[in-house]
Amino acid sequence: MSECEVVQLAREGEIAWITLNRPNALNALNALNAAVRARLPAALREADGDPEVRVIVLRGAGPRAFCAGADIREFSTPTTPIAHRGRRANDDWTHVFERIGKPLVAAIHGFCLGGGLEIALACDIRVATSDARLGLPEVSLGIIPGAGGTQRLSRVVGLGAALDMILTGEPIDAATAMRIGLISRIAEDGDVEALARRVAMTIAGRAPLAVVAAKEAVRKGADAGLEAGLRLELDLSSLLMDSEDRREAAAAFRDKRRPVFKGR
Ligand code: CO8
Repeated sequence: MSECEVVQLAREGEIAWITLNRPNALNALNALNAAVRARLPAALREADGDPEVRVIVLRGAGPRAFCAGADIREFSTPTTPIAHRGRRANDDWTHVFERIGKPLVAAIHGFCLGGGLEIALACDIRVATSDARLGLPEVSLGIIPGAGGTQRLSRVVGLGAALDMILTGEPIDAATAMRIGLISRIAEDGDVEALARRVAMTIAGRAPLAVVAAKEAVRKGADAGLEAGLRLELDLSSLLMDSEDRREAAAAFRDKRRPVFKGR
């Protein structure tokens, strides 16, 4: 993978690291650049399809930001509603995350704004440095969050906190994000990559089929209603009943050793 790619993918053992790499512009995303729009979904799919990878972590390059959102400098280029809709229909920025089976962790430092927060919201777990600033400032730019933010934020933090953030456009700090459930851990020592790695390694040490099934049950069930969600949970837990990993976990417990999972 080329060093100058705006979206980089690298594997470290069982973790795939996807890096938003445009630090001079706080990793702002060139929304109009087709190569960039295609690269993030492609990297996600590649990591999800790699049998060695158990967890995917997204991070931002440079010291100042996870991602400051879409590239505002491009906003002055006129576009028609039809051109915008057509362009968005042809890339799956907002949908691709829903099709990733493996756990996604967002390692957030510094600014995490607009499209940057929308990317983080599409992840399963968000961890951040204590100096992180998270927000959806779109209404101050004459637009609304359009990469999933109006839908995913309320699903994570509830309608009240989501509407406060979206209608005021004001960013919040990490302590507030923690309080409302937008992030689940803070890297008190400032090393969010180490924290994300610890979380990822913990997940990678669990039974792989169970992790993927648990993610599917929680995510799909959340939007399906309780009845359908409970049915999905029953189906997925039934599928795991005769897995090798389940037998291995029981044998390891009996033998007082760590289980060796094979994802079978
Ligand atoms: N777009 C383009 N360039 C940016 C962006 C951005 N979003 N954010 C920062 N930069 C650039 C600055 O222009 C500056 O570049 P240069 O040094 O060449 O002048 C460099 O990054 C450093 O930024 P600042 O000098 O502004 O640093 P400050 O510490 O003074 O301020 C802020 C940091 C507060 C983050 C400030 O840069 C800022 O407010 N940025 C804009 C944040 C924002 O409003 N983001 C939301 C954009 S809207 C959006 O994301 C809609 C999502 C659409 C879907 C996504 C599809 C891709």
